[in-house]
Amino acid sequence: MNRSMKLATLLATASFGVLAAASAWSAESLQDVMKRRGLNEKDVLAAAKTYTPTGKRDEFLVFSSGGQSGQVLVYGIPSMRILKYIGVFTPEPWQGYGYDDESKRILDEGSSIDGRKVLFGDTHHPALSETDGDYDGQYLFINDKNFPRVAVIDLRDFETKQIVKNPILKSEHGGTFVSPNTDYIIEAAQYPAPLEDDFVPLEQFNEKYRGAVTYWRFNREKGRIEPENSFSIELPPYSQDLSDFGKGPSDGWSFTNSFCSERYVGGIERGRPPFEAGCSAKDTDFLHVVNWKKAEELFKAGKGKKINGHVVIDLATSVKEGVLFLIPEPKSPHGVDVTPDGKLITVSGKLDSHTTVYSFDKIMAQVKAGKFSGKDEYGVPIIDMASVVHKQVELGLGPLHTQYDAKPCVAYTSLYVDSMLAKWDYCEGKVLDKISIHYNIGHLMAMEGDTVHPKGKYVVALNKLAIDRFNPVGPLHPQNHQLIDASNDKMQLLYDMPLPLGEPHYAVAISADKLKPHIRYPHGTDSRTEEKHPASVRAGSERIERKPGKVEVFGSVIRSHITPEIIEVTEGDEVTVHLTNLERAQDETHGFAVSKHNVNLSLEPGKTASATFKANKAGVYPYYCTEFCSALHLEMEGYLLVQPANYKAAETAKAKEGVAYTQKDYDGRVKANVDTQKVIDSVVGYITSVNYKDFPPVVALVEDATDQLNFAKGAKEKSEDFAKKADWQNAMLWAEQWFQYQVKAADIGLRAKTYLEQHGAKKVQ
Ligand code: CUK
Ligand code: CUA
Repeated sequence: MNRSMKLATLLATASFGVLAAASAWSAESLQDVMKRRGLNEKDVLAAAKTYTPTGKRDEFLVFSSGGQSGQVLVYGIPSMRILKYIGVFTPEPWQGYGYDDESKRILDEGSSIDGRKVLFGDTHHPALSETDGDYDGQYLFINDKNFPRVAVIDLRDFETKQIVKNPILKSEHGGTFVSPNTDYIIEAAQYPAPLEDDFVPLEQFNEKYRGAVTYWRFNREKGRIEPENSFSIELPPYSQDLSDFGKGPSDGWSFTNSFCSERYVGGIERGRPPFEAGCSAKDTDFLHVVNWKKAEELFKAGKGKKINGHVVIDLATSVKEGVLFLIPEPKSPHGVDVTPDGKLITVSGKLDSHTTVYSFDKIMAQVKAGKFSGKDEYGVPIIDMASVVHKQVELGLGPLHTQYDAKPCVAYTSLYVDSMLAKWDYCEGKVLDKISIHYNIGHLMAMEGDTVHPKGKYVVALNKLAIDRFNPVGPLHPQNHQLIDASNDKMQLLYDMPLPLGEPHYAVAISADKLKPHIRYPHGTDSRTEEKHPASVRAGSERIERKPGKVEVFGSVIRSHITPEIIEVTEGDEVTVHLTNLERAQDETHGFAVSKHNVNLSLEPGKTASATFKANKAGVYPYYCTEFCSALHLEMEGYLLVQPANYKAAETAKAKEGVAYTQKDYDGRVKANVDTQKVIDSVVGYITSVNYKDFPPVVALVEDATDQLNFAKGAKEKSEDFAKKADWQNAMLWAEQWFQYQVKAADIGLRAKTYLEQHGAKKVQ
């Protein structure tokens, strides 16, 4: 069978495959399958609620913390299918994150501290950007508890664009949460420490150790945090915890919990009881209530002082200017969550069976009247708890976090100790339903459940333990995210999803239709700056530039070759390879790896990325594309030749080729190409005979196929020129390249044809 015949056979089987699959489907009934797999009706109902047929998409996308991995996970609801890991605080090889020069600039800077590299990230709370309190699908933020820092991810390409290190905190937890228009991103301290970097003995804990909340200014047009326009407020040395911004009537205020307001400093080895005893002795801790709009005014008026180059408003100023108030909250509190209407604030105490709902109106009444029950040791006014409580509701043991439902007054709260999730009415203060989860739920996530317009429908329990839920894989168990149907009065457990990454504390879910990511980058984009890459090239302008000790390659990749294919350098040279992916086709990513040099790029269509390395050892190093991008992917290869310093080319004569071609070879190749063209023409004929322009994915495929056919034309002309000169070697090789472009065009054409057939394309006249 010659090659064009193979293509014709492919064309025929492409439509036949659909029929074959349909007949296999009817062999077993639903009852048969239920019996075979031991499923009951409830299981099948749960399956029907989550199963997402092949080719169908999810209604919501989840951004989950990847815990110690320092990454963010993206998965769909209701299918629970994982779609992506986003490299944030740690290198991610597949995406080239932390390998290409462009992302290294972000990650190296963002993970360097005092001359050390921090190679993990204890990520906790992702936050989506908001407009008027609703998710807008533009940006994602996430914090690192261990090395206090915050990252910005652009949801046009799901890539990390910026990491800002907190200049005054030594650990943090209450971040990231955004103000209703994403003007600020909050990051609150966890374990108190001196705000300066000096050593201070623990004996001076009360005097010199401090907490703080940082308000990072976000510039939405630039898509970046502006450290110079950001500030912090100093807080007493209580262990600050989760935070939330007010909204609606409470806009302009923020709320931060604390535990260990006992200011206990532990010391088992000194014969003292451990932290856990000393930090939970009191019945209440403090909710910090912050007038951040006022704090912003003070910052702008220059009322702060600089610590490590960052402006901090000290406690005395906050007290004097009415920025900071405290309210007692029971007991070892954890989550603080403002209701969608911004009127109420829910706080759960881990060691209290109640969840407390505070009224923002009542808090403001006390503040305006100047009615305080006292002051703490740092002079911060304390508001009497009873005077501002709206309701206290007994939900169960170990309440932690609260999210809101689409129905007014309905909330969901996680119960860590009980391993349950409670659905309750925070207006009336009564429990509506409870469901067991497996096991020890930490955070929970309702769809857009921390916005002003929650979407209801589903809740996900982010469990701390999985114990026996999955096949055992050793003592370190997977994490367990459990999907719960929340669309009816009674909640129903639908699905257990194991996550093989660090502890994902929190996740946020957004309606999928709010996300509009790029299909491809504009030609030659540096994805990290989101600007035209100065080293990008167009087809034909690839080149190698040499300076003493330096070699710079301006290359390209496109199915199925890397330009250049030979890079010659001298031992000791510093080599930079910039590669631009010239593809316009969806999903045609190429990779680039060089033997033994830790060079690894991911080049999505339109992207330009660079790798700089030292060619420190003479030798022969193949390089190649790491993504199976086409039938001739394995041939997408080249050689880095590192010559010894004193090397002189001994053999200047033309290298002998493996095979010598004749006119007969050339004529045979051309005849096959002409036949192939007929097959392509028939596919093109089909596509243009139907309403393909009504199908945007097909329009993109047609554009791509047109590119390939134009390349084929170029190669054809070259082969004919050489044939005229009777240079059969070059004529034959260019005719072969002409055929390679035809194969790519045919492959794309087939994809388009199959799509049209499956999507009911109609004949046009
Ligand atoms: S946290 Cu609450 S259960 Cu938000 Cu870090 Cu883990
Ligand atoms: Cu490009 Cu494989």
